[in-house]
Amino acid sequence: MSEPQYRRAPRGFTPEQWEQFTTEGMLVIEGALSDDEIDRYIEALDRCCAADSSFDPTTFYMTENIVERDPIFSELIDHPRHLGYVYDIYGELLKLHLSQIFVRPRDSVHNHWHPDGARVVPYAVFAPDLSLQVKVSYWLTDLPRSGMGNFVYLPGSHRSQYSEHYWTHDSIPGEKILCVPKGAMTLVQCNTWHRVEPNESDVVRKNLFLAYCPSWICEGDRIQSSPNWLETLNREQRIIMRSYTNGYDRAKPPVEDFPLFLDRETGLASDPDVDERVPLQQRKRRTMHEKLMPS
Ligand SMILES: O=C(O)CCC(=O)C(=O)O
Repeated sequence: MSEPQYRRAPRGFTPEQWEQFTTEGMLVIEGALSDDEIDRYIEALDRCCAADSSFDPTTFYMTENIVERDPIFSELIDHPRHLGYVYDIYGELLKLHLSQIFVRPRDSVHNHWHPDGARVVPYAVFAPDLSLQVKVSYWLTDLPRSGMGNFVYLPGSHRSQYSEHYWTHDSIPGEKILCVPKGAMTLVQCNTWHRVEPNESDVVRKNLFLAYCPSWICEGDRIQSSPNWLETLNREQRIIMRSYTNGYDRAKPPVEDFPLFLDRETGLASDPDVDERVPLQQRKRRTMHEKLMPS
């Protein structure tokens, strides 16, 4: 049997992007998708909607685990356009938490202020600096102004577990209403408080969400993936789905799942100061965040 060809980690945060992401809880990258890529994703999104008998074009629609529904979305599991960013945060234990299609036509249904993830004892209780969930969004329709079902967030609010505006649609000082051209990509630190604007326009907002987390956080949109579908994926995609049958594998994945990626700079499967006595699957690997911290 031939040895797997390991890939280097894709490009991730620049220092300026990391500064913005950790300060604001949000990173906006316009022009991430070409027009052809936007068309391709919209076609796949429309295909998924048409295949669902519960889809009603006049009201809000959301469906999950889209990576398993269409090969175009399977490609997104490890797409180098965004994967390096989340690999910078979760490193070798990276996992896809959920993948979603959102369709927001003119409608009264829109979300109130909330952070993502656990609520009663939020992730931030244990991880106040780094979010245990990061959501990548691809915006497939132009959102040039407010009132279009826009995502709204409060920059810097990822540091607070309380808000007097929780569960309301209040417009609050300092909030940012995301107005982006189609093809933009955003990364949200999921402790960031956010809400959704009503859509008072005739433009149907269409977007994709892919959330990532460490492998030991529960899946958001599945319990297990179909084994037949997993067979269709490449090695890294299959690992990132983390469809383990033994629960503790989520914390201690099997040796064949290492390295997920080789180090971006050195091309090595271990950190430079590796202790060779420790088996690969038990060997500490630093994340980008740890490498940045003063020792
Ligand atoms: O539709 C949106 O822009 C945001 C959705 C949202 O609030 C969520 O997924 O937690």
